[in-house]
Parts: sequence; structure tokens; C-alpha cells
Amino acid sequence: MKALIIVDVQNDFLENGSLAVPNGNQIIPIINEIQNDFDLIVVTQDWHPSDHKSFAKEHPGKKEFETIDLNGLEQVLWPVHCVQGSFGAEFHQELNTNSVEAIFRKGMDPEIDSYSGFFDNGKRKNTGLFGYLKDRKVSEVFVCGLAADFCVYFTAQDALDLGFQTTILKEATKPINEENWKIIQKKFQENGGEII
Ligand code: VGL
Ligand code: ZN
Repeated sequence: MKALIIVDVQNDFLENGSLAVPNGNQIIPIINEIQNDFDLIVVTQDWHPSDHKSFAKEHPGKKEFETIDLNGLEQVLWPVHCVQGSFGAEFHQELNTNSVEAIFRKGMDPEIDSYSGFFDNGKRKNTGLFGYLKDRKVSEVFVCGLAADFCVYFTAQDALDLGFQTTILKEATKPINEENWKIIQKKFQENGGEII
């Protein structure tokens, strides 16, 4: 069984959003078009409390996109984004979610960020996505959405580590940082992942 994981296609990561990914809107029609090719579609949703410690405003004197140590993990400080219940946290209205069977939310614990749809960044808590995919007899996972160099990559790398044959759909994702994304793609392929 082939599953498509659509990562964080939420208003804050799109045009006029607080953490807009360059050209992010271009992937929405592509994601809508490819959905027929999969047996199962799930989505992830970044879902932060308003005082999440990944937000730069929680660290006086620190700037957005600076890196700090947060409870022992390296943490990039982000603009406020995807706050629970806000418009920015909603899926983009052009994303077709009719065939989406389940939504996996992440990033609710204010003390730790959660890029992957499977676990938080410290692998302290499991979202249940692994059990769900196993239960649905999934063997192949395809990952698309935003952002390529953060949540898409971490989700795909975890899928690979968990034993799924894993592919990142390059035309259906966009990075925050192109240089970072080039390095990550190489690393992901060396780890046994596919990028098509
Ligand atoms: C993401 C930064 C912070 C993402 C989420 O979806 O890639 N990036 N939170
Ligand atoms: Zn986030």
C-alpha cells in the first residue's frame, strides 16, 4: 500500500503567511492532482500553543532565525506561526482535503519543537502516525508539502528509519533555504531515500 503524507500545507507557510516558504503556493495544484495515485492520504498540521518556545518572541534579545539551545536540542527561532485555532494554522483553502483520512497534529508541547510527523525533535513522544500506517498495511511512503528542508525532510527521514520505502516528491515541496535543501537531498539519498 502506498501512502501520501502531505506536510503542513497551512496558511502561515504560504503567501502572506508569517513564515511563508518562497513559491510555496505553486505546489498546491500539484498536490491536488497527484492524490489519485495513492491508496491512503494523511496530512500533518503544525499546531503550536501561542507561547511555544520555538518562537523568537519567547526569548528576549534573540532574533528570528537565530539558533539557540532549547532543553538540550539545537533550535532555530521562528516567527510566531501555526498557533492553535488561528487562520495561519488552517490548511490552505485551495488544498483539496476531501480524500484525507487522518490529520496528525504536532508541536503542541511548548518545550520542544516537532518537525517530523512521527515524533518530536527529541523523539520523546510518538504522534501515532507510525502505528496508523502499519495498521493500514502501508509499505511505501511518499512525502510532499512544506517546508522541504524542515518538516518534509524530517518526516521522510523518520519514515525511512522506521522501515518504509520512502520518496520525497520534489515538485510538490519547496524549501525555506535552497542551499540547505541541496545538502539535505544528497544526505537523504545517501541514507537510502528516493527523490523523484
Ligand atoms: C516548519 C519550521 C517551524 C515546517 C514548522 O513545517 O517545515 N518549519 N515549524
Ligand atoms: Zn512550527
